[in-house]
Amino acid sequence: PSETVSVKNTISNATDDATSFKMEYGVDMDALFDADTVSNIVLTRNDGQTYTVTKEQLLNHQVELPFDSPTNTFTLTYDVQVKADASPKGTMMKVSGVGKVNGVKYTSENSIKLAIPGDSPVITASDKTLKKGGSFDPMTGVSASDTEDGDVTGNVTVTANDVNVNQEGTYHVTYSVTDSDDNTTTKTITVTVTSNDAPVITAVDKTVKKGASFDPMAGVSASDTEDGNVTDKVT
Ligand SMILES: [Ca+2]
Ligand SMILES: [Ca+2]
Repeated sequence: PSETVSVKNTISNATDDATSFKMEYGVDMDALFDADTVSNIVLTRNDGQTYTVTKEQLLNHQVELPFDSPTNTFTLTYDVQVKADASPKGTMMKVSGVGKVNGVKYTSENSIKLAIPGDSPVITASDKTLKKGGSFDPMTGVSASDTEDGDVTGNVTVTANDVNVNQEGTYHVTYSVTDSDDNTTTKTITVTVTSNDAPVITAVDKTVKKGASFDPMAGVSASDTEDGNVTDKVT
């Protein structure tokens, strides 16, 4: 299938020291482009002046660029469709800008890469909960795969990570991965840091009459912030 690409060219006073002159300008493009489809032509000088350019002027090298200051530059943009048989995808295609001042030729070249339509990679990463004071490696258990590229885990980067393992709270880690089609996927997980308190034993001093029986566990209990009642764990 054909696609439309945008071409952007910056044209400067590359061949003439004069402060006032006209450059004849036009474009030559790879046969893989369909020149008939050139559209949305915009020519702007860096001082804000805009100029009307037709497709015919552009393709026939009849655009006149009025340089009236040594610092003038022109920005030319236009859209052009790629021919349906312009394959394979990923092909680099060239567009040359050709200018002429006083017979001296000036050329510039743009290379355009045909986009490869493909799937975006998928990041596998799940929310995590850890106890305060524990260690946290954001890459543990994280992987990424892509339909075209296979395993792209090695390309995963951490773009944000505010986890503080020494303070209870809710944090976020953001991952990003880009495949060979230039498709980028990001994923954010939530990391919860929970409390990690020591259990508390409740037991009071006792006085027992001589000869009476004594059960050291009587009246003793233990509780824990995270585990609740842990009396049965008291020894
Ligand atoms: Ca892909
Ligand atoms: Ca605890």
